[in-house]
Amino acid sequence: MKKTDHRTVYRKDYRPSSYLISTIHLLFRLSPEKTTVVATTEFYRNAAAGKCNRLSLDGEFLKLIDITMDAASLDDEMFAVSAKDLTLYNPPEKFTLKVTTEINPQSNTALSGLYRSGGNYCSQCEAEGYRRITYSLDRPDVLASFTTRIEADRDECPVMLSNGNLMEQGRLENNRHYTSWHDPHPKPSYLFALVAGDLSSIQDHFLTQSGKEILLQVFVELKNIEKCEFAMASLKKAMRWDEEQYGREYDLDNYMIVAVDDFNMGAMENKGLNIFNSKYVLASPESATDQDYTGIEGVIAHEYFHNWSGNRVTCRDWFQLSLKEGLTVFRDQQFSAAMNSRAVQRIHDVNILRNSQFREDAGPMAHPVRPDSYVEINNFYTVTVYNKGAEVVRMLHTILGKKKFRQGMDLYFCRYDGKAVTCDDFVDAMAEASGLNLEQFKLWYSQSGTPVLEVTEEWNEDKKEYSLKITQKCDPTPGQQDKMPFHIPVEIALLQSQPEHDGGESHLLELRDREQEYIFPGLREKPVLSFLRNFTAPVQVKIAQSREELCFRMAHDNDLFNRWDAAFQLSVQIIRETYDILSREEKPCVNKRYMDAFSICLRDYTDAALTAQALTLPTESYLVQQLEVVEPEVLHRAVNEVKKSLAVHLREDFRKIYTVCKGTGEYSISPLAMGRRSLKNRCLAFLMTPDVADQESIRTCLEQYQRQENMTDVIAALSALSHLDCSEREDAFSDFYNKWRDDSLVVDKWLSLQALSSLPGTLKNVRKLMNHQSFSLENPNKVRSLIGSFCSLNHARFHDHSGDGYKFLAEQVLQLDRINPQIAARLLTPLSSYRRYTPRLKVMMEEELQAIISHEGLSADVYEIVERCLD
Ligand code: B3K
Ligand code: ZN
Repeated sequence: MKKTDHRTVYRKDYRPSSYLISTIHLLFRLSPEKTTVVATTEFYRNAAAGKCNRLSLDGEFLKLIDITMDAASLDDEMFAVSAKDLTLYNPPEKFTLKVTTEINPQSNTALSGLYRSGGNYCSQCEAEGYRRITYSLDRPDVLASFTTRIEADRDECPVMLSNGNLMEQGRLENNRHYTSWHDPHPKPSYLFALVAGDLSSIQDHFLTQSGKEILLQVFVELKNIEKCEFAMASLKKAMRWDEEQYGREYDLDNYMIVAVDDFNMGAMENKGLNIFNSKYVLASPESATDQDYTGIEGVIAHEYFHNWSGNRVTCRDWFQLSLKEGLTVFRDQQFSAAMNSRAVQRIHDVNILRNSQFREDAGPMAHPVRPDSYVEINNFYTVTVYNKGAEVVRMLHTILGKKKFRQGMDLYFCRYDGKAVTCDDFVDAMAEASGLNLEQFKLWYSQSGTPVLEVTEEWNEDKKEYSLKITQKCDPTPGQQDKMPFHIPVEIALLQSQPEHDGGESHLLELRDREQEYIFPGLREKPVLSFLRNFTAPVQVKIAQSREELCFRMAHDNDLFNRWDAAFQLSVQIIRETYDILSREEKPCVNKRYMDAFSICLRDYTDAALTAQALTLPTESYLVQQLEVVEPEVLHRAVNEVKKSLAVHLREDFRKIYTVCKGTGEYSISPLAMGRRSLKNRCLAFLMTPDVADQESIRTCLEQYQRQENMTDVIAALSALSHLDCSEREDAFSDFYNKWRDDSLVVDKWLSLQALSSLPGTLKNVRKLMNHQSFSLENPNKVRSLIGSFCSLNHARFHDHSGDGYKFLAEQVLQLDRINPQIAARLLTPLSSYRRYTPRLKVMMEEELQAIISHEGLSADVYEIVERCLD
């Protein structure tokens, strides 16, 4: 492998900064290609750190224009500038540094630092974007109070925003004007934000629990002004919820949200000035799906909750990222569960974990929730740090119980307010508040990999005694050969044949050893085990539950998550069986009992949302993890066989429920109405299964498309059509584009549905769409919708035996790496599990990875991922 100059950063090397900063005054003179930044920073020596005769300030892609220290210019031997930093030699104990730099927002396609989106200026500083604006100590444990003055052309930038309160504004010469902002809360540089441009806003107010009135504003382009109400309503709900559930009140006089079209992720929690990907702000019934609405509600809440879990209490270093992200995801999951359906939310959380996080944990990118090293920190904004991190907090909640957990949170917020701390600090606060010993629990932060629980049951008919033996194992992961046993909370119940009348109450087991046994005497009959209720721990479970038991739990488990999980497990079993049959080149025949269980489940549609979930088959990316050697083509056929059997066998049921759910009145986005739509559209998807869809189903689908009642139904119809090779499909897609060509977020859906089509010509079409006028490699949403959807979510087509999918991905990664390395690196995920695939495919994937890494001038982002994959 080639040597590169990409440096690895280790957690063990953390040292406090030798200098700290009290205040930063920034002056921006905005101009698209030549923005001047004057930063006046007050530095002082950190008494807690060792003496040091040089101070290195982070800075990249900056043109240094001028530098003075305490108003005097610096001699050449007093400082040095490199591509990554500016070093000051023998700086005094305390000094004011004034640095003038020039940057080019217009050419910033990496979307990190200050850049332009849709003609407006916006910033993204987490994790290390601030150093692309000016020289500074760009690390989360250096907190400063910021004052920001922005100057720009009045026509180009009527609106100019930064963190905190507006202190001053006024006119300047040459049709320019300025605003000046002060944020009274000291914050790390990653929370700095600037927005300027031609924006319109809606506003509202929120009265906090202590009676303070907060001004709330959502800024968007004028053409989108009608699409902000839902985001505003979500913000108010989140603010109320955080007060009620955590006693957390907002701490500035205003809260601003800005939507931009070009954004590397979902949103950013900058203090008092959140910047959002417009996907998570804009919504109207005509243009947004139910999924969009829940996404907006969840992300708005997530960023708001960061104000306490992230901003008031922040991370000491980037290895502690889960301190804020895991905790905040847990909080947004709790919020969404309270706003919608608890069980459906939990299923959603667990699906992300099983489909993506377990796969990450089983591959070359596996890392602990608190990583030990990185080359590019942006590669560690992962499902492990975020979603497994949230599960770790959830386990604490389960172990401590609601009341003690809240006491622990109160202690944490109070003790660390205004500080930059570690994951250990968080757990210690929980331990102190609860009086529990959580030392073993901390292994969840340091050990990577998904533990596997093997469960064996025994029933003693004479003694009427039931026993449970549980062993835990965790496979080796990169750099971690042997693991210590985890502290795992497992909620179980022993269901009796009439669970409504007896049995069914939960017990919490706390596993701490490699092997543990539990005995339950005095039962009337052999129970059916409901294990890991509500998914109390991020583990895989191996348990030999019979088809009868799974069917019984599908109908009767009184833990709704587990009721769904029984259906999920049963589907996994059946698809696996079909896969094995097809691998032997025999004729598949789907189990009748399975289909009957589904039919029973379908007829009990009182909780439509939950029924819809139970009717959703496991994804191919999840199933891949269950197989020793993956033949994607066979896997795809196996899933299709099962789908087809259900479609044919239950056709009349699907038709009936479709009709029942359809006729339920006015459009609304209540959880109930969304649930009905999801069940209806699940039925439609089954009715439209390729090879078995009949004319009547196609007619139903086309009618639903043509009615254009709401985007959820339109997309469901279009998605169902996308897999059929017929002229109606072509017509619908071109009709859809013509209607929505001016709405970029809707065009994203159009791109993504085409990329997800299971038709054989999909890659060809994707390549064609890359040249479409609506596509752009510079817009992350477009890249994710087209390239990301195809490579990550269209398993069968991406893994086509020709290897063309792999070639396509490698080409795109290399092209994108020159434009936006963060986005390029993210695209690589589907190649990272290449070792699981059948040798022929594995070799082709490996070749593409080799081709990428042998390229000159790769970014640290792409280099790190490919190198880990090939290691
Ligand atoms: N904290 C940001 C993510 C920043 C990603 C930098 N590569 C959004 C969030 O988690 O809320
Ligand atoms: Zn976050």
